[in-house]
Amino acid sequence: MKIILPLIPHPCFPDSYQFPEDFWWGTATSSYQIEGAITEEDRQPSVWDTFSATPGRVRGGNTGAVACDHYHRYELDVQLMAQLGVKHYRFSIAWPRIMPEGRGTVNEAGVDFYKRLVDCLHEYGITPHATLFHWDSPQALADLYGSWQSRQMAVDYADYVTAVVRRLGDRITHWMTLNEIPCFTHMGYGVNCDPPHAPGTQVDSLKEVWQTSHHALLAHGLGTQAIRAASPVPCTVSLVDNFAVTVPLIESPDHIEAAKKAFHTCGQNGGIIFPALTGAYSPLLLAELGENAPDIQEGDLETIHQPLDFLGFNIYSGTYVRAADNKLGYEFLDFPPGYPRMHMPWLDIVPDCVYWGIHHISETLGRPDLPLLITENGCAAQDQVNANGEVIDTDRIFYLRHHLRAAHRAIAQGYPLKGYFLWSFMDNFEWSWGYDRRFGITYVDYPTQQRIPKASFDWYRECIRNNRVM
Ligand code: IFM
Repeated sequence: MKIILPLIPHPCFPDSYQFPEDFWWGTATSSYQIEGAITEEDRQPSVWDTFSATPGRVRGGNTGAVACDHYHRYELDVQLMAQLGVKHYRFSIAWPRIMPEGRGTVNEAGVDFYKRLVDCLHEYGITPHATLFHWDSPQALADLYGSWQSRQMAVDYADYVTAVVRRLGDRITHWMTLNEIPCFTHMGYGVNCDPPHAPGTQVDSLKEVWQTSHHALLAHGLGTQAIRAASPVPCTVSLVDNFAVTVPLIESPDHIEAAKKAFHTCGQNGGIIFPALTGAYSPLLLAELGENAPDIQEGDLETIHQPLDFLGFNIYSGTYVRAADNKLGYEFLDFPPGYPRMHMPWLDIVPDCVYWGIHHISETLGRPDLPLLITENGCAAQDQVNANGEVIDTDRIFYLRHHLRAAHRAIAQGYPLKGYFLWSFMDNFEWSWGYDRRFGITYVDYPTQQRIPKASFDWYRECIRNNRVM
């Protein structure tokens, strides 16, 4: 039974999409995408340093060597966040800064950078939310045992987490374990991606690919236990997942039922969000995988299925589904040519994905008890600086406005959505797309490192100030 919240409409705008008073407005980034300074203070290479330095892997031969130079400019960036009015900031900690060899000795100089950053955030009244892994794993562990191909990776990750939380747990009380497991496992080791979109040795079978994501799930479980054991104060722990959202083509009972069924086998859902939140791989996925299912040792599912304080939900697009007269009872629908899309081949505009994603966690996975945070939502646009030195990204505002309205719909129906982190605070290194794709609400002029707040920055500041979709 859901509780319907009394959302008070703004007196001047009865349909004003007013958010609850205690809603968390935030923004997000990640270490490799913004920090730069890849050799400073004993940081050793991450797999992304190696991958981006390999010819042909990243567009334009771009790397994260300098990125937004946030390592040196963090104070100015935090000041700009304060101008935006966000009270919450999600960033990630680079494992190879903390443990350059991936395991063993802790590099205190690397920890100090995050102490400085977090102290600065507190000074401006911004609450830090730290992701402990956003894809930049130590190259040393790739050389040693192939990173996520080995179960040992989960153990070493948990040791790294303990080291971080012991040192930063007095300053940070919101922790996120891993960002988007499918992207650093299936897209790195996947048998169907040649060349791979992410670091990882291409493996021979689908079973081995699923084994890498199983190891990542174990890392999440062991990491959650490590955070709770090491934190000197009460803290929250979340997993951040980009589960695939099935959206009913028509919001009628038969199509909604089809979308719920299709949720099991869409993307990697059945083998990632299902075990993390329910303690079992989806039986529909296991039937589909057959002998390609990963090996699961005794006790693994209990380790993976840790109690969480929030689920972090990264959401950009969705997949339309309709009921069908076939064996499955549903079918996935392709986007027709000309369907509206932002500046990425996969960024089809499906704002209802926000609502349906939240709906599936409560209704399809049976977890209405679990509070959610939208930990990423945003889009790439073809931003241009005009003659007045401005970036008027009305397309991004359009995208964001409609996604926030869908978030409001979920809250108005009583679903437990507690916060929203816009991706991204500033343009940054967009992985295999390099600097060719801009997701920021702040434009970064890379040659000068000048920051130019875009029109969407002003728009989001007004949403935060008024606590409603503007
Ligand atoms: O930039 C990425 C981020 O690192 C993870 N989620 C999706 C974003 C846009 O592609």
